[in-house]
Amino acid sequence: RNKNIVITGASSGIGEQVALKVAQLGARPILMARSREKLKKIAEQINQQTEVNCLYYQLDVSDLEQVKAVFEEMFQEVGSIDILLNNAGFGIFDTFEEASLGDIENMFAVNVLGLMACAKAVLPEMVKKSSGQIINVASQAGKLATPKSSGYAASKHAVLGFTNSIRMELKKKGIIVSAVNPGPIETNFFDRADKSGNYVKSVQKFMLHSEEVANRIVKLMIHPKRELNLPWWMNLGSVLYLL
Ligand code: NJP
Repeated sequence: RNKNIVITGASSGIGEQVALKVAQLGARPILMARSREKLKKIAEQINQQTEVNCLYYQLDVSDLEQVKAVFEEMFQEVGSIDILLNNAGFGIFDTFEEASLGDIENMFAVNVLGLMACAKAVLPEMVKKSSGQIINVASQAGKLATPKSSGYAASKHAVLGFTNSIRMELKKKGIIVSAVNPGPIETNFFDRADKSGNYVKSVQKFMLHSEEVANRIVKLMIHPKRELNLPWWMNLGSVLYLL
């Protein structure tokens, strides 16, 4: 309640659902993503259905200068934030032989450097007041790699390495750092990740809905812990299918 929560990747999927849930609980979601029209619609829906004044900012997290400028503008408008949900990200599933280095570079630019840039942008204010929470969305692919996801898995391993390192640095400064490791969830993610549709077909019956995942992330905001794994057994199924 009465918290300011920045959500990157808020224009669809997990980010959108978390925004709707926190607003229902009386916290203000501050939405960020590239699709301005989608953000506008979600903010309008929240402002009509709840008491909170939802704000949104167009942002491509892979543009590091833009991240700095947009967070500065956001801080000028809202003053202080309580939580950063670092959720923007994407994957492209291919064998490493078929994968393009350009796609892998883009995944690192968004999933890793973009996420680090957003964390860096909120730190001065959180350190100053000795409180705050940073939640980085990684993946089960960041814990146990699967075939056909070398670039994506590597980028999410990087997210977990980053998260584990800054957790230790920031604990003594009063800032809580957590990771979320989802397995397959029914979102737009797979439109890009799995163009053949074969992966989705094989795991569809195990897929989580973004609403369930959002509920668990909101719980994590209220009762922080180091990692949220959703669901823990999913990765095994993926490995068996893809081998
Ligand atoms: O996917 P989707 P999810 N700058 O596609 C935004 C991880 N995950 O909710 O910019 C800023 O519905 C994009 O917005 P837009 C996954 O790796 C998922 O499932 O307008 N924003 C959209 O709002 C990711 O980290 C699964 O196109 C950028 C959002 O990101 C997180 O969960 C499994 C951006 C993506 O929403 C949310 O993904 C897993 C940029 N450059 C991990 N590029 C899963 N779904 O199965 C993208 O292990 N966005």
